[in-house]
Amino acid sequence: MKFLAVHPSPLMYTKVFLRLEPLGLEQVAETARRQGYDTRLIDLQVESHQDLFRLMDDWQPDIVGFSLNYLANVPEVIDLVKAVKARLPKSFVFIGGHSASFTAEELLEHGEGSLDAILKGEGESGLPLLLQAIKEDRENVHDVPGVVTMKGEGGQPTFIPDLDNLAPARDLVRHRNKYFLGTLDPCASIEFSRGCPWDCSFCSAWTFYGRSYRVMSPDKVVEEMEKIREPGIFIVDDVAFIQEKMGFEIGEALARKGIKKEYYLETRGDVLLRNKDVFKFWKELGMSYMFLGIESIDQDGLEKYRKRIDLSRNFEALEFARTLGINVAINIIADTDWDHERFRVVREWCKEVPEIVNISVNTPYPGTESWLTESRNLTTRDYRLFDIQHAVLPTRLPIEEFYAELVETQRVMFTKHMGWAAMRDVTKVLVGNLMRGQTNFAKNLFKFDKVFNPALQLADHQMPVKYQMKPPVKDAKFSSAKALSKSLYVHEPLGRTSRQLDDDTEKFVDESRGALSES
Ligand code: B12
Ligand SMILES: C[S@@+](CC[C@H](N)C(=O)[O-])C[C@H]1O[C@@H](n2cnc3c(N)ncnc32)[C@H](O)[C@@H]1O
Ligand code: SF4
Repeated sequence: MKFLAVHPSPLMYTKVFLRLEPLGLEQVAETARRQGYDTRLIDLQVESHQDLFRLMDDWQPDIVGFSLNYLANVPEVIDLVKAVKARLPKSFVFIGGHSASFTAEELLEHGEGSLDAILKGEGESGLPLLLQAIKEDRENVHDVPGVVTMKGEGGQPTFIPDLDNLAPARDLVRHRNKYFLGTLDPCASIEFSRGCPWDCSFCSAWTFYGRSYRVMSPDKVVEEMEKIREPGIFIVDDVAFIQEKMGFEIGEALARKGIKKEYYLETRGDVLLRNKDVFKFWKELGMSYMFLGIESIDQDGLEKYRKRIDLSRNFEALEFARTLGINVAINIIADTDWDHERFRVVREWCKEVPEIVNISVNTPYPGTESWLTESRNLTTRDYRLFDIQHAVLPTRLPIEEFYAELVETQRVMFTKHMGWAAMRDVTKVLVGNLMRGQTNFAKNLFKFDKVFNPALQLADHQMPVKYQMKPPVKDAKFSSAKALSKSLYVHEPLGRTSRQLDDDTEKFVDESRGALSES
């Protein structure tokens, strides 16, 4: 039997700053291959819809699985599902991934009979059972845990027992040299851990995995890293090195093998401050970029997003990050309530700090707590605008002024880093990349104005809407925090035992959450 795995097209941000391999889909593809399926993968970030249709016609897969991590990709994926089913009516067409797991029923409705199933949760655990059910009893695939069809659903998805048994099918991706992250060109991705034990109200990373946290062994990381040819590595973990010991063990294992790469990772300010030595060690190993979700430059904002960190600690983390001598990127969330003055203050602050500053727009989406608690009404239910670059809540400023301010702030940041002074620093890297035939970073440097443009952002709101999102259900029972968070989880929260953290680290997380954990 033939299994085709499909990743949708890139979104705005990916068109300029980075484009990365579809790691989750590669893991799913490898799971199918291990089950004996003839497996292929197509990534529409770097290939076209025509390429997909050609592959459908020439190769005629029996099963087609789409990856749907990003809500903004919903309309594209639904249209592709319909096109695939029309071409190959006997094929089994299904969707998995982060956003699909939070919106399963409405996706099936949009699919209008073309979509056979949604597989919720992590794909490696549910897929083998789903594949077996497709083969043996296609009418009753909805009995499989994590599967939802028009006929019913098989209950909560299960966890994969051991991350060390996983492997991404990196070889199935046909254009590996197209993946890059800034100057890390080309760049591969790797996972050291899965899940997040915090619970920020705007984020769905924790609700997807039931607040669990699992890690890979250092040996497994070394094994994976030895297979990667790219010099640049993006570590996809939500919060890198929550536990210092793990960071040291992995780092030491890589050092023993003489593996030298350039790394990008993301972490929290309080984790950085708690585990300074491990980040210093990783700087020696080759960490050259770090992302910190600062979120707000005032205390009110941090509380609103329930980031569970003080403003002063965040600033202290920035001070420390600066001493590491690496590139630090941070993100600030712009609320739609911001006025001209607020944008001006943030712009001034951004100009003063040496960090690369990204600005996102506060966006409640399915799977986040803010989806259920945000009191303002959504101004749109067009999935495509839920990409944290558009305003989906009422803006205090007229919306065209809001976008003008937003893009101006982003431009100030971009110019600061890509201005001529900064260009001098990157020129060496650029020349090196070009000599190796890697042009992704160079080509994308000049795309900013084409992609980030207030008139285009505004015009996006006028696009005809084919698929409407289901509105949030605001039930009185969600006034209890416990009921609220329970209603959000994709994977069942299994409490303390589901987190591979030592007691001190679990305590550190709990203290930062201001309460003893109930889940
Ligand atoms: C790495 C990452 C990225 C990478 C993506 C690289 C890539 N090409 O995939 C980069 C940095 C580019 C990125 C960008 C963005 N990201 Co991002 N990202 C993540 C992050 C931290 C980890 C994802 C990951 O790789 N995990 C590891 C792999 C192994 O897991 P996975 O991909 O989830 O796949 C598993 C399951 O989802 C499932 N699965 C996935 N596909 C399929 C397919 C089938 C058939 C099946 C059965 C199962 C299945 O099985 C997989 C294996 O277990 C998540 C947070 C999270 N923890 O999920 C946010 C997250 C997915 N990102 C988010 C956002 C908002 C964005 C941006 C829109 C932000 C922006 N500034 O514009 C952009 C848009 C990117 C785009 N499409 O163009 C949100 C998604 C919000 C939403 N609901 O739409 C998340 C959830 C973070 C958050 N704040 O909550 N991101
Ligand atoms: C993957 S997230 C988290 C990074 C890291 N785990 C942390 O805690 O610092 C990357 C960033 O995207 C932004 N973001 C995520 N969800 C968002 C949302 N719903 N609305 C606006 N911005 C969001 C936040 O600034 C967040 O820090
Ligand atoms: S710490 Fe980061 S990954 Fe975890 S819930 Fe908060 S924003 Fe999401």
